[in-house]
Amino acid sequence: MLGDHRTDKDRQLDDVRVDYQDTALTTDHGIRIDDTDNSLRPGERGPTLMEDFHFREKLTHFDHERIPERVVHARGSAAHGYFEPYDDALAPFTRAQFLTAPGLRTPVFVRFSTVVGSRGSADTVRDVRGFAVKFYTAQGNFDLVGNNIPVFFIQDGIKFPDIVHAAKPEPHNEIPQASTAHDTLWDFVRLQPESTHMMMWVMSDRALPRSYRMMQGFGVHTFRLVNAEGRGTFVKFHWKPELGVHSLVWDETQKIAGKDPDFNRRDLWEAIMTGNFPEWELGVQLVAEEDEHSFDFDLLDATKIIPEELVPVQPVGRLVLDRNPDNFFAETEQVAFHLGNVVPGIDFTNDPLLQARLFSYLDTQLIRLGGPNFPQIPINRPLAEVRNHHRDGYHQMIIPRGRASYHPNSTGGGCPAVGGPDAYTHFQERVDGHKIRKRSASFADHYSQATLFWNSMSSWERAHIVAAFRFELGRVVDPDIREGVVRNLSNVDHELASLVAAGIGVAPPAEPAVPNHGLSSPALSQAHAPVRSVATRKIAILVADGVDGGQVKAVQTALGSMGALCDVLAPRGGAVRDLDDKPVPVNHALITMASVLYDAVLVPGGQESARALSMDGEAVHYVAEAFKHAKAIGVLGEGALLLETARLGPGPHPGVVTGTGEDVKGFAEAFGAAVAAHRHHGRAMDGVPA
Ligand code: HDE
Repeated sequence: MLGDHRTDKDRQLDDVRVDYQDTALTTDHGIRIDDTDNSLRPGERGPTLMEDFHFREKLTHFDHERIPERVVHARGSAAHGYFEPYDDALAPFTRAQFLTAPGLRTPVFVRFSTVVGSRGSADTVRDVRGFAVKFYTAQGNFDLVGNNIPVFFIQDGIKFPDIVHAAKPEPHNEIPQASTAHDTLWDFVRLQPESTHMMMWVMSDRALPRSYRMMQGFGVHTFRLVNAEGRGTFVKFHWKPELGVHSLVWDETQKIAGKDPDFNRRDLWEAIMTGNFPEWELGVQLVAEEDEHSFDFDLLDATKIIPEELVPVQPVGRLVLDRNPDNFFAETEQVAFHLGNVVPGIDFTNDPLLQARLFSYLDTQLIRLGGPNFPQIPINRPLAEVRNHHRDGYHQMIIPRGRASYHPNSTGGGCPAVGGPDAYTHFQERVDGHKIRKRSASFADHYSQATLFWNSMSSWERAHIVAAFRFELGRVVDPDIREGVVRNLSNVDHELASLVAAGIGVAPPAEPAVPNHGLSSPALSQAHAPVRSVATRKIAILVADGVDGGQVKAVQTALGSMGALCDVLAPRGGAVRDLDDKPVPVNHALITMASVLYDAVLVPGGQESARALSMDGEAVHYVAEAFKHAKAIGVLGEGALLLETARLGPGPHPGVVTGTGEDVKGFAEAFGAAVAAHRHHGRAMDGVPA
């Protein structure tokens, strides 16, 4: 479905979009085919003939349909959209027009992903999420290949194969899929303390996003903006989602992985299809070159954040995703991101993780996309003109004319020519030193920011982190590895390590040499993420025969007008009859749509309906599970019977909204606010001490 705004990239892609309506079946060479169901054979029971060119071509093409999946970030979903800066506030800092020309809409293609799982793995596993943005700017493509967590596991890219091998399924039996809850990952973690800060984030709810639309994105590394005079400014990039930053809970994610492994993919697709275009605000943290050394960490160390309280995030512009791809393979699978795709006005720093990525992305595309001409694949093609002396290679799609394929030349009039006002010029930096394999001493502190993260968490976030460590380490077989991780965690916070130890059969660790510094950064807590609206939240309305149909309609209308998406669920599909014997259409039978697939549940009145639901194990489990997952629950009139049957304990419970049925509008407002608040963790049902 096309969005409101057709971009130049849309128009460029039109050249290769193909519609098949009212067309005839042909071979790859345009020959029309009279039969594609029976191979050519001598006699009806004879062998297939070599000369059946259609059969051979069809099978051969099929045999070669697969390309290697990405070695990491294999599972992904993508969408088209645009970016526009709010104003020219960055003009003093960068030459990049797409960041500084107010109102200029730059087409983008954004791919979200998990990291560890293979291409067919579930969406909701505990993992970092990729957030890769390709800007098709007039000055060439700029790729901001980030994650939803602002730091990384390692400081030097030479360690990337090690961390990825440790996190991936173990090599002898390829178990477990898309999970870090196994010995090799935690063995690496305990031996490589620089991963501690990142592991704190991965054990937090950040690794369980409710939706790609509700997660932050980070460029992670410190980059450089460069202005027309060649002056550099350090920059960290941030994406903040318009819908707030929200997560699922762990038990829920595991169930969704079975009930709907495409949960996040479906969510993004449906939101865009229904015109609920997701939006993020781009923000930057700027640090002057002369302030490079004024922090107690190194700006070049990707295991560190710049706390927002030290350097605020300045809003720069907005990103809107408004069109789903036409074809998953052609676009989402073939898109090739590369950190080295920068435009004039954006440059790198000497971050050793960043430097390694500059090599790896191009290298990986060569094998994955089958040769050096992958930039000509439509989704990768820039809008800016491409003219150079690169020639030949597999799948060359252009026909370069003329004799000159070298520089300098006179046979082609010296063209393509170098230089010009729009040419990329590298930031000039003096670098000298001995050739050594050594990290700077300024990279040595692996714990202060892990502690900062822990200190900044609310009590429920801490409880979730402890539970996550207990789950992951509980799956680790080797007791030495468990113990080693606990010892390491003690350097973050002694209480955290003791709580984890208590859950996994490890003795409490000794007090650390350096006690908790007591500092915090409130911006790190999801508890402080602003509550937005109920828009696009999914609400299940549970009904059975005898339901109060008037109430169902009224709440549907009231919540629908706030932008919520309501589904009516009943013990059977089709329709139920209401109090007045009128049909109430049912969207789904209860057994097909578990509570974990909704943000909230609502039980309307009608005595017969409430009684029937109370006798239905699926319905009782439905509300009990929604309650356990801290979701908003609404009951009207006799609907309260279902809550009583589920034995949720004496109320009032946060996020449980009851109404008599007389003021449905007032009820819908209160319930809508409870849904918008996302979760009500005050119920403390997960049994983990906070
Ligand atoms: Fe990647 N990473 N990465 N990475 N990465 C890839 O490129 C790599 C790192 C990220 O949707 C690969 O095309 C190295 C940090 C995303 O297509 C590969 C190092 C961050 C995606 C690669 C890192 C990322 C990738 C695999 C350490 C966050 C998916 C397939 C030096 C800032 C892009 C591919 C998409 C993909 C290498 C570390 C984000 C192998 C060597 C840090 C979002 O080239």
